[in-house]
Amino acid sequence: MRNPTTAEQLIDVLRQAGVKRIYGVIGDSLNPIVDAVRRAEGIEWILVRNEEAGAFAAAAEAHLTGQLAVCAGSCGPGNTHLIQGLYDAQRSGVPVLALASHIPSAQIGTGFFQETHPERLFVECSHYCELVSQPSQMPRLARVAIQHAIGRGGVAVLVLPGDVLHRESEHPTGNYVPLAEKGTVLPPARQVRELAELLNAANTVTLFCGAGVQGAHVEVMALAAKLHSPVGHSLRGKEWIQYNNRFDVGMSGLLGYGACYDATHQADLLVLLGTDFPYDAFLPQARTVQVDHDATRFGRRTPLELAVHGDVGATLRTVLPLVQQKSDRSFLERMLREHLKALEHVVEAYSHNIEHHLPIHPEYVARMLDEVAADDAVFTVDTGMCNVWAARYITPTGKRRVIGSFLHGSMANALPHAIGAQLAYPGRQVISMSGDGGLGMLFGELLTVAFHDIPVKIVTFNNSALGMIKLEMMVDGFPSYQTDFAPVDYAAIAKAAGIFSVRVEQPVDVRAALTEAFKHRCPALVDVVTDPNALSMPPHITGEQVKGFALAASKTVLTGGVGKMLELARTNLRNFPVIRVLTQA
Ligand SMILES: Cc1ncc(C[n+]2csc(CCOP(=O)(O)OP(=O)(O)O)c2C)c(N)n1
Ligand SMILES: [Mg+2]
Repeated sequence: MRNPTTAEQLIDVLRQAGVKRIYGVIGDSLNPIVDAVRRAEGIEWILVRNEEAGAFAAAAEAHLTGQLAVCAGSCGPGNTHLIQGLYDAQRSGVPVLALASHIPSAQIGTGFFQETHPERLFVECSHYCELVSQPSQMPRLARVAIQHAIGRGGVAVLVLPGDVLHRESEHPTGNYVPLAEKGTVLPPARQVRELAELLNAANTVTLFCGAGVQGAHVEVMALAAKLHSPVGHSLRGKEWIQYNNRFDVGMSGLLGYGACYDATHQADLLVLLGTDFPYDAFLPQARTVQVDHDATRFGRRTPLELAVHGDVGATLRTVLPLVQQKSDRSFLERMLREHLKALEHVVEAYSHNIEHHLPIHPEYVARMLDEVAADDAVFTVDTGMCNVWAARYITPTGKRRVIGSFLHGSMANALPHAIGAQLAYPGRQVISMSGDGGLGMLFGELLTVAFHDIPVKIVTFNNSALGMIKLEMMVDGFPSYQTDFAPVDYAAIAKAAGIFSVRVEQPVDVRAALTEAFKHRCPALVDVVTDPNALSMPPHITGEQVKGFALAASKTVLTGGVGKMLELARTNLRNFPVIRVLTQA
């Protein structure tokens, strides 16, 4: 009996690692892999229209499940298409393995048809990128690559010449299952002691939370209760910390709102919890402590008084017994008041006649979407104004997920992200908040959705414009140029692709259309014609560019609404006397 081929061996290792699907477009050098998938149990090939979408889909799957996801591209152009989605996965730190097939090994270096150098091409968007030049490197390299994707959190690439994939393997496959679950990072005792001392000595403390607070809601709340500290968050931290949070002061950053900026600047001590928030202009650059499980991140956004190397949950569990209960709540109370005031001001500016505004106000759509969507829905959010609407209107529940290309910032991520999300969670409501520019960029994936009958719900914010760039141009003082599209009926296009669709042009129809679309157990697209001029900009911008953009962006957004956050802020203040009693007890 012959040994399995290198391709078969690779697929066996992937199955051992729990991989259920490979996203990609087939082609020449990949054929041995595709054929091995065809014959294997428990793993399938998800044919997409563009490898970029395959990589985005894998990124979303890995992001949501925390497990390894896989995409593939054939040699040359099939590889280069992968890059966007791989950058996205790498920046988001989610484990994705890319199978980059390669030209025949004997032709490498000859300028052969479709020749590229994948092992150079993917270096910047991966932790690991190696050429498999002979079968004897397998199955070891497959496991090494997987372990890099999981261990470092990001992308690993195996470069696989077609002829090597065809050849018979030389080593037994074995049945070792790659390690998928990582251990907890416990902080050194000295750092914990110093953290407690700093917290106890500070009069006022603000906690600023990033994506690293995932799974640490209880601990963060317990610390905030002891310190009477406001709790703010970054965009990526929002889904993990804003729900059931009586210390909430909103979000910082270009899309921020509420009192987060002031709370982080006015506290004696700022504690960064699991955040690599990139906008240093929004950080006070004053007394700061940073807690992170990744030691490479310390001090890269602001000078630190103390770095604590540990998972947020584990660190807080260790430090909590050493933290004294503070008695003065005035800072928290002042910040909660300020937060409420900021939100109320916004709502007054926004709420006028919104149900009748034509073209439909995108914020109204987002508000309806928030109301109609399931408690545990997964939202995938296009880069562009959808980021703003999601940040401000999609209310976290602790069960919902909101993912996007929040670090790489690529357009067109939402639909392919939704494909990966839905395949990973077939029973869950998955909603793609798509810009018309984003949808147009990877249009072909509507066909993928229809072909595989993937029941994602696509909501297009169809403003016939690259709205976010319109905003940027205004901020920069440029007249709007090349930002507008001719109107397109995306509902008609979706229908032609075989997808249930509704076109909405009147605000009164928004809720019914979303409800109807979400009811179906099939793919659906709701094309909402929205106002490209939803952004009312201040007439002139002062100050340096970054600050100017921040100011304008936040003013822009601040003339919009804040959805249910106002209710939350009111409840938190209303409850303040109750909290006082509870914490005294
Ligand atoms: C691949 C890519 N190209 C260009 C950009 C720059 N960019 C950021 S948002 C945006 C406009 C997005 O337009 P649309 O999807 O219609 O969303 P809108 O802002 O109008 O809601 C552009 C061009 C980008 N981020 N990614
Ligand atoms: Mg648009």
